Amino acid sequence: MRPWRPSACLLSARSLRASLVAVLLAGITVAAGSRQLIELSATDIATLVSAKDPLEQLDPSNPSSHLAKILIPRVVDTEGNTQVRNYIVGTMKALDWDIEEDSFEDDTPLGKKRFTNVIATKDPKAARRVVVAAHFDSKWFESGEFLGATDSAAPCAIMLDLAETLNPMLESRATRFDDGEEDDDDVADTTLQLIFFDGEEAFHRWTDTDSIYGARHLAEKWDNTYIQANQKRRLMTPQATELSTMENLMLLDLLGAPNPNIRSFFLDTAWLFDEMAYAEKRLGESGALAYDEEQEMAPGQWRSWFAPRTEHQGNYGGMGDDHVPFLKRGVSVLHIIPLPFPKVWHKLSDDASALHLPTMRRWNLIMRVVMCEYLNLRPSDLKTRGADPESTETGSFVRSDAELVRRSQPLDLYNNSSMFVSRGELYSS
Ligand code: 1BN
Ligand code: ZN
Repeated sequence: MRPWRPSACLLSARSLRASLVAVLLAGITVAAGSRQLIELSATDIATLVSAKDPLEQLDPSNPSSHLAKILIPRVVDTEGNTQVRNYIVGTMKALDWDIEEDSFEDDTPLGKKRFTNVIATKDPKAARRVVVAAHFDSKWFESGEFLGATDSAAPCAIMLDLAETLNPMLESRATRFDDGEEDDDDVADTTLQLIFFDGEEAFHRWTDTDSIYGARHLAEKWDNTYIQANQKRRLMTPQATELSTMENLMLLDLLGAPNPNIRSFFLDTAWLFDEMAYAEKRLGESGALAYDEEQEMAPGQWRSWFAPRTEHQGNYGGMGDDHVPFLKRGVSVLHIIPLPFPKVWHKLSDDASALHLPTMRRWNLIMRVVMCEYLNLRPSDLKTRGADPESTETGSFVRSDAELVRRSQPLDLYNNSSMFVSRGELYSS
C-alpha cells in the first residue's frame, strides 16, 4: 500500500548489482519498494565524518551533550519524562522542524497515565517520510532508578545528532528543489521524520496491553488520518493517510554497547539493511571507524555488525517492540536491535558504563552515510555553508574518554583504494 511512483522502483546499476547478488545468494526476489539511492563519494564520506564531531553529543561525561540530558530516569508521566521530552522538543525546534506532541491517556497496571509521543518533521508538506524512531521513556523498576542508557537514551541522542548534522544539507536540498534543480522528484519529495515514542516499556510483564503504549496509539491514529487536499502536500495520491505515506520505519533500540550483532528481520527492508552494511564497509575500510586507541575498528581489523543474510532468511517478525503496530498495518520496517540483547538489558547496570564510545560513534557515522544516500543529500553543501574558520562545526577531532584534542587539519581518511569495493564483496571482510 505504500505510494511508490514507478521511478522509485527503478533500480540503479548499483542497486541492481546488489539485488542480483542478493538473489543469487539468497534465492529471493527483489523487494518491491526498494529505493534508488545515490552513492556518496569518498570525499563526501570524509566530509560527513569530519564536519561535526560524531561523539560530542554522545559523550555521557559531557554534561551538555544530548546523551547526558536524556540519561536520567524518565518513566512515563513523571517529571524526568517531561524534562527529557522538553529537551527533545527544544532541540528540534531550534532546528526549525515541525513538532507534534501526540498526547493521550491510557490505563496501565499502575493506573491511568498520560503519554506523549514527539514527532519531528523536517518538511511537513512533503509527500512522504522516511522515519527514524526510538523510545524515550525509561522502564519503571521498584528496586531502583533505571537509566536505560542503551534502552534507549543512546538511540535518542544519535537521532538528535543526526538531525543536527543533516539539517543544513536538507535545507540546501529544499532550495535546489524550489529552484527546479532537483531532477528526481521521488527523492526530493521524501522528508526525514523522527519519532520519539513514549511508553514503550511495560510497567509489569510485557503483554499486548502493557507495552508500546505510544506506538499503538500513533499507528492507529495515523491509519485513520487522511491527508486533506487543502493541506497542499505535493505529489499526494487520493486516500493517502499519515500511515500510508511512511516510506520506511527504521526503529533503533538497545544500541550503544560494544559488538552488536544486527540481523535483517524483514525481506521488505533487506535492501536497506544491505545499505547499512555497505555504509559500514566503506567507513571501516577507509579507516574512519578507528579512533583514539581503538584498533579493533582499524582497516583490516574491524568486523561487520551486520549478519550475512542467508538462504534461510525469512520474515522473523515476532519480536515485540514499537514497530509492531505499524508493521501490522503494512508499513515497511527496519528493526535495528542487537541479538543477543546487551548483557545489561533491563538491569540497573544499563547506565553510562554500559556505553562504548567507539560503538556509538560508529552508529552515528553509519546513520549519517545511509540517510544522506537515502535522501540525496550533498555533504559538499556543508563545506560551502560552514566556511567560518572559527566554527566548532569544522575540523575533525581525536578524542579520548577524558578529553578532546582538535586537529588543525581534517584527516585524510580516504586515500585508501581498498574502499572502492563492489557490493559483491560486501560480506567478505
Ligand atoms: C526492548 C527494549 N524491548 C524492551 N526494552 C522490547 C522487548 C519486548 C524485548 C519483549 C524483549 C521482549
Ligand atoms: Zn527496555
